[in-house]
Amino acid sequence: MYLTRFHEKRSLKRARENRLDIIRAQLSRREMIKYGLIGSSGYLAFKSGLSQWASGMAWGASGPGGGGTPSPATRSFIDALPIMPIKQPVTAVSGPAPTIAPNTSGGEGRTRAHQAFTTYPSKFSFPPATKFEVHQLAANVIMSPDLPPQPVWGFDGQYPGPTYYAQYGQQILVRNFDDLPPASQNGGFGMPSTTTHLHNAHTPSESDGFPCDFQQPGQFYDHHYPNVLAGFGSTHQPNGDVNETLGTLWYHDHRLDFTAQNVYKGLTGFYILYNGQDTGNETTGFRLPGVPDPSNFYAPVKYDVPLMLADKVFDPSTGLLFFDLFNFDGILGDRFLVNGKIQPFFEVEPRRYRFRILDSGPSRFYQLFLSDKGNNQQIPFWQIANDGNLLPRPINVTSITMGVAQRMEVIIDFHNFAGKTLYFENRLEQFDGRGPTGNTLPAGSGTFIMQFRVKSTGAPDNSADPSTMKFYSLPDKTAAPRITRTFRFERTNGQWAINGRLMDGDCSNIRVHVLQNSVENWILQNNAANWMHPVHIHFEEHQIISQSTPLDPTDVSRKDVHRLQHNQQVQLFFRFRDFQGRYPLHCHNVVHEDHAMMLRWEIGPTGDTNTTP
Ligand SMILES: [Cu+2]
Repeated sequence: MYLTRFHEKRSLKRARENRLDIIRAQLSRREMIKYGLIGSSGYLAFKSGLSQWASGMAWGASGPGGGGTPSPATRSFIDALPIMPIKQPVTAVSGPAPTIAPNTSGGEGRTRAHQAFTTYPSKFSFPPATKFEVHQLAANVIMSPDLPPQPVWGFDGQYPGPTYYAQYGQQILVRNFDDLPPASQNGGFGMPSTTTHLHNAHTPSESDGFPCDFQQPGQFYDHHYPNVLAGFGSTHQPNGDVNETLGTLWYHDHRLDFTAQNVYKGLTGFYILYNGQDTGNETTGFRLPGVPDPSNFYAPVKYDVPLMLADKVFDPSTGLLFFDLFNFDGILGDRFLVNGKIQPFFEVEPRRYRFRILDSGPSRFYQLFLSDKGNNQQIPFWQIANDGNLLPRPINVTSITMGVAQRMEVIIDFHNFAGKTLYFENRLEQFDGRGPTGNTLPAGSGTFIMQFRVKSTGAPDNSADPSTMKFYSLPDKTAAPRITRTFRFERTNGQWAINGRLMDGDCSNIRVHVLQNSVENWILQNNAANWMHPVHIHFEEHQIISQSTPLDPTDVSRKDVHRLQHNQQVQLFFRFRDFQGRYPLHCHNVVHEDHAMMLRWEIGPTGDTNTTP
């Protein structure tokens, strides 16, 4: 008995070392298939002792009932919630002055000209007046007092990266330097060639962070963010439709085949847009909770708090962040982080707060409840936004459900809880990266990911009563489509595919040509009973026309991610406007995305008629 267990242990150790060697070799899944390391089932081939831990359950307990090697023990509610610093503009960026054409000889990694720097196509002009400079850097950060410093890659060396504040009509340029170490010094995972995507922004293609538009260490990339309302070029000239206003965006790496590793390693942050109604000031406009520093727009707005959720796994022998390259279903961590700390606490005043909650993945879905761990285990609160877009009006809820990349905004009123302690509890049952089971766990048996310590006194609350708030109207979605296309999300020979095809290795395959200024309906289909996919389409938002399952009132909104559920079909309304060029459609379970559930589509002067691209 003892001997058998000893042998088991030794072979597991050998398997782990072999796997770490492969990770160090920087192989993508594409290359592992080529070298025969992955079999046709999509799982690690049985060779060289590699297969022992190939079930995808080897690292991290994967939720209630999940097996696997757990991360080292960590205590909860020891660290205070960090608030990310606000990114400060610069008068001039380092290096050569920004140019319309890529400044290749000056060190820029961009390959396509800015299409809207001066005039586009003839009368629209968005010259960037505000400039930022950010550096992607290797750094060590503390995620828990019970773990050693964690080597991460972060924007400005921070995880999460700094929060950008911007206003509609404020056209900005971000010079993004890749100052990451070479791949040989990646500490086990991460690809230092990077492309930064600003999620849900209405951004010209060349600044969108397309998966193959990556730069190399030592280069920079100028991203142009016009912060302009959709429709400016067609339906609502010249300034766009205020009903298309975005609020909570986030930025993250989008490198082809390596997004999961790079996002997991820390290349993420928030980007918040204000306008004349969503002002960040609770005495003006919609009067959402928020008190800005009157003398400095680039100071954190009090009571308006971004929360970045992430789940991660730590190597039990070293305590260091671990990425399992051989888990193809999706990675579930057994440690829950908010704003970069494991299960932090947050001291709040007995008043209303606005929280902008992001599921930054890599693969987990959440259903968050507000609980006092006592008699009140589903305290109601207000959901005000879906995918970062304000709903037509706040909706009273007892939980919010999120897939990777979704941003849900809520207002919580702590007024009646002075002196008490509350928690966010995730009660969604999920055993592996394929998706949640669909069951909600009983109150008290989920994971308490964050603690709120409500003080007994605080500043006055001048925000409006959410029950009286009214935001934007939903844009028309009844226009007849030029074409209706169907996209089937499926597993094919052990890989994740769309209509049976994988993302190609150089992004050259254009699967869809959309006619600029046309309406299309896109049907997303999932024929599987055990997988879910948070599907994200870049550049233009959608609205749900119909779906095969009951539509939640909080999904009656503009959206950029659809949680494609078991055996679900959904029909989405799109209007493709304003800029031209290439964009991706993909699953935002970043493991599925890298394992090729993505396609390139393109907006241009001619549209195709392919109904199943
Ligand atoms: Cu997926």
